[in-house]
Amino acid sequence: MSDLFRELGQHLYDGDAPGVIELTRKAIEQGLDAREILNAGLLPGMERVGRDFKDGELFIPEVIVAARAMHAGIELLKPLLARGAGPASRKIALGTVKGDLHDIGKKLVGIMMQGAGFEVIDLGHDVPPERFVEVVSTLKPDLIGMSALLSTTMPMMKNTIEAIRAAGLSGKVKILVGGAPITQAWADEIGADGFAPDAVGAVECARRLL
Ligand code: B1M
Repeated sequence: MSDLFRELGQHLYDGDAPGVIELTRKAIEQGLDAREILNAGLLPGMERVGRDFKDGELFIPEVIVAARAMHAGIELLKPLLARGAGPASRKIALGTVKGDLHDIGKKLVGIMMQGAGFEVIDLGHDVPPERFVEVVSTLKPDLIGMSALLSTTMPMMKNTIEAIRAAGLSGKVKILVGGAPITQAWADEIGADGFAPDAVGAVECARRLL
């Protein structure tokens, strides 16, 4: 079984989307748990991409094709990860902050939220503070979820919270933040209501906040 996951991680690392699709399908057909396929197959492959990119062994084009392969695998797992949701009673608007194009983690958070019965409004990536403000005032979500993967875009979370406050909307919505460089200390510093280190934690945190 671990051979299958290792192979899946290798296809992801190689940016081989057809290979990722084939092996993800195979793992699903074998009855393996979707979270295990994600955590033991796809994510370790992506972590390796991140390490080798940092060490200068991989370059942006390779990271882009690996990210595409990751998306292909996630698409297949999505119905399984989101299964069991009853009618949505709470709404979360999710976005990666302005200046930041990383959207894989945010997508996973959205899938897990759907699986937990939340209605998810996916605002995409590179979302400016004014768009978050507009969404809070027009679509009235219970929660805003912000993702940031770059140390340079972390401050945009603070800007967004300040914009929501300046618009007089801070009491109307809870704010949850996450992403690889984000910590509880950062969430406290910028006045977010909650922080989660991963997608499962994001669901737990959202439930706690509401
Ligand atoms: Co970029 N990148 N990248 N990248 N990239 C990182 C983040 C980096 C750590 C790589 C490295 O150096 N090792 C580094 C950031 C360093 C830093 O600032 N601390 C980096 C850099 C530097 C860059 C560029 C600046 C490179 C360049 O141009 N020179 C550039 C910036 C572009 C921009 O955004 N403006 C860039 C570009 C890219 C690609 C576009 C090529 C691609 C993104 C494609 C895409 O997302 N569609 C990419 C990728 C793929 C990565 C790595 C390799 C993988 C990220 C990923 O998807 N991980 C990444 C290295 C790494 O993280 N190890 C890296 C898998 C994903 C499931 O995890 O997103 O952490 P993650 O999400 C987790 C948790 O963080 C959490 O839950 C998720 C699931 O468990 N979480 C939340 C996330 N959001 C949450 C929200 C929540 C709660 C939890 O509540 C709302």
